[in-house]
Amino acid sequence: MRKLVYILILSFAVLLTTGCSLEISFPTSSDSANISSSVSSSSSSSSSSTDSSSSTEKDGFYSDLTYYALANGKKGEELKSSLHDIISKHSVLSYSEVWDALKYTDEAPDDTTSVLLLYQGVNRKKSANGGNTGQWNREHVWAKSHGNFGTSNGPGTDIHHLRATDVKTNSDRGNLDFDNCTTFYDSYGNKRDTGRAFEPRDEVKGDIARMLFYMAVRYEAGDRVDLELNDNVNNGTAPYMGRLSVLLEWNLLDPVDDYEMRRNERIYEVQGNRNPFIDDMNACYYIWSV
Ligand SMILES: [Ca+2]
Ligand SMILES: [Ca+2]
Repeated sequence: MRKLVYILILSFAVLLTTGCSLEISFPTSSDSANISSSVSSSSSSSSSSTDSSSSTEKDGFYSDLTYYALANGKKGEELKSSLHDIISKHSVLSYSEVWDALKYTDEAPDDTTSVLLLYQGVNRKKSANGGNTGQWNREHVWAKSHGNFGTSNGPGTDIHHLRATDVKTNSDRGNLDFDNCTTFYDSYGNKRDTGRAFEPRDEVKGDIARMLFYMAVRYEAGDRVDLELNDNVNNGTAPYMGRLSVLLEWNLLDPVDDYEMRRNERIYEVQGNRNPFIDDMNACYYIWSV
């Protein structure tokens, strides 16, 4: 109950600072601006010069109103639907292409020959990819059994939620939903309540929440599978992931940092679409509540 009140207060504070309609403040770079013009040419005509001047720069990042023009000012299901239309325009990788993609998107900040492991936060050589103990492989943060989408082209190869992960940790997390847990899993701060839920280290709690927000919006009815968030754990093979109330809390506890933004930019280069919940940390509260 205390946690719920905490989230409500934080959410209210976010809404107060941002106003009552979505004011998207999306970072961009010269690279992404170029891609934006080619990926979303249909939306450029609806972007007004007035809107552009209202959020040219925020928090040190330049906004790209062209990419998100169709979503500006929307809330709830309307916003979710608009964002779905925007982020669904992208190229689809094969599962084998994901290896090379992750070597770029998950590259360690201090070593171009290594990837940064999601749950440990330590480097591992890019060349040490595979299925053996001590190697890294492709973790589906949205467990691929939740909706049974597997590793065929589509949600199973969408690098927005695929991460370089230690083989054993990937296996031990399995298909567990995410929630606060009581039992430490390792010395890196990850926790796991066996058979119930997994809690990542604090440094990636927000990253994981924002990847799951992306998946719920990217995959809707009419796509291969309609993925949705709920407030449960033990979702099994249903196309759901939880626990939503905890994810909304993690979003605030672990704000977007430079590495997560760089990853979003690199995915934009490789796959051609963005994670709106990294570009605007407040966007999730206009779609979901606890
Ligand atoms: Ca983080
Ligand atoms: Ca969905």
